[in-house]
Amino acid sequence: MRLNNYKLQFITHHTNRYSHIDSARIALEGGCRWIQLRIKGTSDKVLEETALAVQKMCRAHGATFIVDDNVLLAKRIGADGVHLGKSDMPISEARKILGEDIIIGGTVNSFEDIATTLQTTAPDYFGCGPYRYTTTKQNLAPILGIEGYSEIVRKMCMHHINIPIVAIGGITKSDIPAILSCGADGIALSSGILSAENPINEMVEIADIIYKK
Ligand code: TZP
Ligand code: MG
Repeated sequence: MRLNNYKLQFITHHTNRYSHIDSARIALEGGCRWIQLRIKGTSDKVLEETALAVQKMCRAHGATFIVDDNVLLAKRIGADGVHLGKSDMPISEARKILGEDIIIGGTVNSFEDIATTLQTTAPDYFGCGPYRYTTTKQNLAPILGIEGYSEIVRKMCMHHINIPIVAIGGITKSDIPAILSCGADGIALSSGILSAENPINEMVEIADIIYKK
């Protein structure tokens, strides 16, 4: 199932209040229709069980479900897609395994990364960040800020590259208008939801901003 827009992705996380499954449920109840399961350092068994549970919830909400890193898990369980970082399986190899109908996202941190990625294969979208510092991901690339995205989008236009850019990293509700105004197609976020006092409401408000745009 290809997405017809790449505007709003929720990335699962666990906190002292919520499990990964809780976090996905919150995002879905708040109206997000694109969930990435991102769990680091767990057993294959727990990962697969969690993936199946989140996938089932996504199906029930008509939401798109993608998994981080793990192409073979995505194939085995029939996920809608996979998100691949720069040190994960190359996108071209993942495409051969998953076929044309599965969403493949690729991480980039600069226009140069985009150009390098496109020398081999185009992903369906680029996850591009970080917008600002975040503790959700370790080994962060340099912060892009609005200026970084503006420059990347400008260079993409110059080179007629028309692949959706999804901004990521430390994004909160009040950042969204400026990020979309500088030409990013969408945003991905996690802590901006999970650290809110009422995370479901926060997602409702963010979905309103994004889809009214
Ligand atoms: N890649 C770059 S930043 C990030 C990932 C997966 C974490 C995004 O989560 P948050 O909590 O919205 O910063
Ligand atoms: Mg990865």
